[in-house]
Amino acid sequence: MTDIEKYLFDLQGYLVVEAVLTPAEVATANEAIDEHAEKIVERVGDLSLSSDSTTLQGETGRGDLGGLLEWDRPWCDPFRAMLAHPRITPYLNCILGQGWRLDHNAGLISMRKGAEGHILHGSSGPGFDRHQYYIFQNGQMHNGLTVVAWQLADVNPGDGGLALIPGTHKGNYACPQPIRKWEAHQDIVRHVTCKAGDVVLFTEAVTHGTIPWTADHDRRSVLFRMSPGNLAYVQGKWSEKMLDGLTPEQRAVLEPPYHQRLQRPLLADDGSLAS
Ligand SMILES: O=C(O)CCC(=O)C(=O)O
Repeated sequence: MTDIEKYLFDLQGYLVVEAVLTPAEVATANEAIDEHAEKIVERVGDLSLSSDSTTLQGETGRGDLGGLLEWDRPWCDPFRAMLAHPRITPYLNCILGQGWRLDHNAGLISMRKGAEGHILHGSSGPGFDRHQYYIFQNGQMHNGLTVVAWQLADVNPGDGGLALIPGTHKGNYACPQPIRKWEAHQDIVRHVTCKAGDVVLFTEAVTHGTIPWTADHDRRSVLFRMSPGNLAYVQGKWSEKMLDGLTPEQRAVLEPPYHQRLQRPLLADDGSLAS
């Protein structure tokens, strides 16, 4: 992670890493999703994410699809390759520290034209959330739950999708409800634009959410939530199917939380197992 990237992540709580996947890799991942598209669940009714916001409403809900790492081969392969990816590993080694782990199974967010937004949320202020936090101490950052969002479709200005309030991972006051609802001070909320193949990294401590999707093409963003090696947000137990056929590097990312001192497998910055 370069000094500029560290500066931007510390300042804003997020970073866009460009062109991590090739167009062919994006196409393969999209093909795997197309194969499972009938399992996408649109969050309508009680599952709606827009609360009573007047500006985040939509004609339908966000589409969710989980369990990508457990799919039959070859469909799981593009997502398994994202686990210990050599372009992203050095970022996570810096943001979370070596020994970082997959906290939640990977999930797709898909939004079609008219899909509603998601009320802004995040752990910043006023209390300390010991699972989702941003601390800077002893010359380095320390992060709790962190999102690695792999983009499988372009997100252009005005399309909708991920939005956040840069800097709020260091905020002290709770985000006021009208701002959370994207009804007031929209000028401080940044819509994160990116291209298919990019990866957006953000801390769950930054106030973030989703703007309704207006583009003709579908949004496709695959979210991996990672924690430092000592920490768990969800009570995770991976299925046999999920563990089957992983490389040692991928398997290292699926370790449960425990101290690095206890022979925890670590990844070097190139994504290989550190000796
Ligand atoms: O639309 C996004 O990428 C944000 C999703 C999100 O914040 C969530 O699912 O909790």
